[in-house]
Amino acid sequence: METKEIKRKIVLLGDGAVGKTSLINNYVHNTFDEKYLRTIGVRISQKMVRFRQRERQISLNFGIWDLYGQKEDSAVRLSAFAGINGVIMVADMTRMGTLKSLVEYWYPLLKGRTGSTGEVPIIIFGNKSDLKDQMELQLKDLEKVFKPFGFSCFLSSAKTGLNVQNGFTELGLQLLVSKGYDPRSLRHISHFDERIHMKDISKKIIQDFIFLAMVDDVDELSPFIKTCLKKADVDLLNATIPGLIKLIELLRIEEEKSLGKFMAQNNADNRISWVNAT
Ligand SMILES: Nc1nc2c(ncn2[C@@H]2O[C@H](COP(=O)(O)OP(=O)(O)OP(=O)(O)O)[C@@H](O)[C@H]2O)c(=O)[nH]1
Ligand SMILES: [Mg+2]
Repeated sequence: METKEIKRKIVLLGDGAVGKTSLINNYVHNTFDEKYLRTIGVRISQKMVRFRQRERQISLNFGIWDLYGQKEDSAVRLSAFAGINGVIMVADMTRMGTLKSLVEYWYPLLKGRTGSTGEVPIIIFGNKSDLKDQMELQLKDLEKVFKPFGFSCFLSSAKTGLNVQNGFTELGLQLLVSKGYDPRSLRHISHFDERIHMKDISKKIIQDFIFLAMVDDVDELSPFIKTCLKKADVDLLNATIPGLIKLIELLRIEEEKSLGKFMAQNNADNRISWVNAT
């Protein structure tokens, strides 16, 4: 089947501790942590969402930017806003003020920054909806504010997973529609087998590296990648764990030059977790 791959950058916005990182962790890694670890700077994750359009598959490669929710402005945030294609705004249903913040702070900030690139699709998560007896907000409160703008609202829970996939998928659909696709012709492939086999991991690591390098011409990277594969003694079809660990380290050293120590290490940790999951 013919496959078309489309890359889109999305960003999650909202006050501190509303659950942005937790929603991403649920969506990308299927995990939840009760501990609150404030996000420092920015963290980028990736997830592939698949749609079928008649005889072809459309793979939407989400680059998901997780920002910290502190309101003081920063250079990190400026770079994160460049070239975004879609946004998820998150409120915490147990804290009324977090909705007010979306309206008064995050949305105007976004509008100011994306003005030149036009409108981007936005969806709203009303998160922590599992904490029923602590809710200060209802779905209708979100809808009252955001329906007039045409934004879809979801009650979500990063803890139980409620609507997390639905919300991201809806944004994916809207991103495709904004690229001119007819929504009636698209079907989300929800039961795609995401389990990774050993031979796919080396490919996944390399795709991740290429994706985060954000280069227009992938050929530019291929001599470098070939050298790394050789140095790490990784055969794409038959990789060994020590080989993959070596490969991840070589890519980390390279990424450190452009992305900095913190993010390069974060990417390496991510890739090692894929190897460990086999
Ligand atoms: N019960 C419940 N707790 C949640 C949910 N989502 C997040 N939490 C908890 O809320 C706290 C904050 O979550 P984070 O995901 O770190 O919040 P954040 O928006 O990324 O915060 P910053 O990085 O500081 O901007 C953590 O203790 C999470 O365990 C949820 O849906 N339900
Ligand atoms: Mg966070």
